[in-house]
Amino acid sequence: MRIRVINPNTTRAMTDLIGRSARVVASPGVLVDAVQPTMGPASIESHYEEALAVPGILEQVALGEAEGVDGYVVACFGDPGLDAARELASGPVLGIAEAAMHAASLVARRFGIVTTLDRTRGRAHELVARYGFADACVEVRACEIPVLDLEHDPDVLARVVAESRAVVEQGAEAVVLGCAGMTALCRSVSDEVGVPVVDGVTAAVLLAQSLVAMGLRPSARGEYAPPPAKPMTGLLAGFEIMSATKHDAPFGVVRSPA
Ligand code: 2AL
Repeated sequence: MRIRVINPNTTRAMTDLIGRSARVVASPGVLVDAVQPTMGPASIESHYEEALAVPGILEQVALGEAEGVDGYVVACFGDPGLDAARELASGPVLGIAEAAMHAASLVARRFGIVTTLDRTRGRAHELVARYGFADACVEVRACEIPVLDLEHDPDVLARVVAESRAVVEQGAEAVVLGCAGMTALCRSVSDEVGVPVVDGVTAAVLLAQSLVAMGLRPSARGEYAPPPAKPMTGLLAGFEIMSATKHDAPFGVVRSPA
């Protein structure tokens, strides 16, 4: 089984970090393919960056379809392009926010989220509502460390622990880490705070693996049906849909940009 973990930003060190976490939990026989877009922002912490990350994510899904990938993880906590990726993919596509919130809800009635910058809290709240966890999520807090500083800032563990304790004081019984770049902190934060801490990268990899094993894939009926063939112009001409046959022809849904 082959699971493609897409780091939606273009920072190689972060792709490598995400790949390491994914490989630790993947079952024997599951090949984890950690990739990043060929274009797009170095990190994603604004709506603008999130929007511009999506074409590169879709390109990696289209390439994955050509290579016979069985399932995908979109490893950014804004879950960028998730619905669009499901329209292209013949296997399951999991977002890390979606996977982490579902996992947290299985071990705690109420959870809190600790994200990077304050400005990303709105997107996290939107996703909480979308996934149906508005009653379960007590608070979204920010540690105010930018994504690309997470690996190097000496204060990162202390700051994430402090915000995690704050959500626990608000009634959270588990903590969801709100960035793929926090993946390596999961065990340490849990040890310090004393509640289950969920890292979306590992949650999404294991869920994707499980869905593939169950033979579950995006429904070809209705909303996740392949997008219709249609002209696409300008910079996005390379993304023109050539045929709407995702489940019949594993490749050809999207041409990758020249
Ligand atoms: C993220 C993430 O997971 N990757 C990225 O570039 N930005 N999330 C966040 N809350 O800042």
